[in-house]
Amino acid sequence: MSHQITVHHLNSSRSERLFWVLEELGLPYNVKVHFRTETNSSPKSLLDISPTGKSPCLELDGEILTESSFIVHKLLNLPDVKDKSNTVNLIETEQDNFWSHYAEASMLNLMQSTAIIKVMSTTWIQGKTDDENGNNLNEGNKKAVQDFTSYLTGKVIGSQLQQSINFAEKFLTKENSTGWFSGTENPGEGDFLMFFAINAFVAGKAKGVFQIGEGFKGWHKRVMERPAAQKAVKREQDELAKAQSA
Ligand SMILES: N[C@@H](CCC(=O)N[C@@H](CS)C(=O)NCC(=O)O)C(=O)O
Repeated sequence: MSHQITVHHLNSSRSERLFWVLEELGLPYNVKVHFRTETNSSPKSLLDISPTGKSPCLELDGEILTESSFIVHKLLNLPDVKDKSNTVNLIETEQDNFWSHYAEASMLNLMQSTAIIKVMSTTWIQGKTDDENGNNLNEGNKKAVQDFTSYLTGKVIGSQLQQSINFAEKFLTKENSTGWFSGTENPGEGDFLMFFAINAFVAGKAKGVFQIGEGFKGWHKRVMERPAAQKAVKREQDELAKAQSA
């Protein structure tokens, strides 16, 4: 059975995961790119489609789906992807379940808070928000906002994120590790969900910000050696470029 699939992708966002899982499953898909507003939020075009107002949002055979882990779970359980069971772990293991929760609840929550604080601090200092105080900050207050932002994102949230990274690293480097969060010989739901964060730490915007060990580096290398992951990264880049020039 062929499916009608459209990924609603917000630039620089966790919808990146869907490209990888769709390529692994060999499911053809369309992409609609939505560009973030000045305050890093979803634009109207995405708010009009996504009931949660967030990305990722996936249209699957006319149904609108949100929440990354729900979407990935649903895709892995489509009856016609069973022939991928030699290369992808389709049956969710306990580890998959744990790491797909962990990705959102113990990593992405901290990454997102950091991003929100940084963007809001900058836009507020520049007087670009509706808040009238933004325009009125004197140089001393601007510096205070900047210092508090660094304290929050570095010492407070940054150190919590480092702890979350260390915990996941430990799992990947333990003695009987298979090298995948699924705990099997193939990547599964937990791996697809962890992709956005680890890709950001190893190769993306957060590269060099945190201490990353051999666990994450090896995992990322294994992922990027997979033709499906390479296709996913290229497709995302091509779609962004196409949308930018449209
Ligand atoms: N737990 C949700 C989080 C969704 C989420 O917060 N997505 C961000 C992008 S990474 C977003 O849509 N941000 C725009 C906004 O909040 O306006 C999921 O995994 O789908």
